[in-house]
Parts: sequence; structure tokens; C-alpha cells
Amino acid sequence: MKPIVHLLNGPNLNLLGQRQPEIYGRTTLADVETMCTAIADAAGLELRCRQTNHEGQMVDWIQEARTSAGLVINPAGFSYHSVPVLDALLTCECPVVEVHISNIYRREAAWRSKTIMSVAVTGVISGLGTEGYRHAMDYLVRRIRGSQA
Ligand code: CA2
Repeated sequence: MKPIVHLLNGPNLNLLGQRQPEIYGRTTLADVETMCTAIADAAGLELRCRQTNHEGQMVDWIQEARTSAGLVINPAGFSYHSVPVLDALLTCECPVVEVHISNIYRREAAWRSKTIMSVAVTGVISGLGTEGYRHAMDYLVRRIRGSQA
């Protein structure tokens, strides 16, 4: 059986590529999922891609991912307030990469830099656009395949 990796995207990211392209670019969520699936396929991993606007759904999916081989998550708006999402991430036994498409540290709204998720994850990628997902996948592939500590 192939190792399973999860790609979870939070609220409003279903609109990726359709709204605010000056901040989030023109790549759609479907494009991101296709790109990440190709990386997983090439590495012999199974990727499960999901997006939700609902907190409880996100908690359920993180719990499903907690004992998998790896998790890439963009918690989006949950990043700033969701203790349930944070608590779910704290239970994860797998490597977790938090991705933000925009650079949350240089956004006009300073509160966007205050993600509460980062204490629960292996690493954070922010500001590389949707390429951030590619880097997150590459990291997980290398780590799962044993070429990275
Ligand atoms: O930069 C990111 O990836 C964010 O996690 C995106 C979140 C935002 O709340 C974070 O501060 C940074 C969601 C942004 C709103 O959703 C949209 C997505 C695509 C297009 C328009 C809005």
C-alpha cells in the first residue's frame, strides 16, 4: 500500500484564482491539487486533496491525517483563532507543513502574521505563491522517502 499524504485547504480557498489575483495569483485550487497529485504520483505516494469552509470538517480531516505519512495544510482564516484546529494539529504524529500563499508577515493587516497554528507544525511556508505547495510536497516526499532527517 502506498503511503498516504493529505492536502487540506481552509475557508475561501475554493475561490483561489477567481478573486484577489493581485494577492493570491491566478492559479486555481484545482491546478494546485493537480500539481501536488503529480508530485505524489511520481514519488509513489497517495495524495488526498480536500477543501472546506467549515471548522468541524477540518478537525475531522486533520484527525484522519494524524497517523498518515504527512500533511500539507493551508488553514486560511482558521489560522488566527481556531483552537479546535490547533488542538487537532497538536495530535498529529506525521510531519505537517503549514502553507500560506501570501507572505502573511508583510500584509497590510498585521494580524495576518499572527497564525496560532505554527507551534503545532513541522514548518511554515509563506509568500511563495502557490509554489509553496510544491515545496511542501517536495519536502514531504524527501522526508517520507528517507533522504531527509
Ligand atoms: O496566504 C494565504 O494562503 C492565506 O492563508 C489565505 C487566507 C487568509 O485568510 C490568510 O491570511 C492567508 C484566505 C484568504 C481568503 O480566501 C481567498 C482565497 C483566494 C482568493 C480570494 C480569497
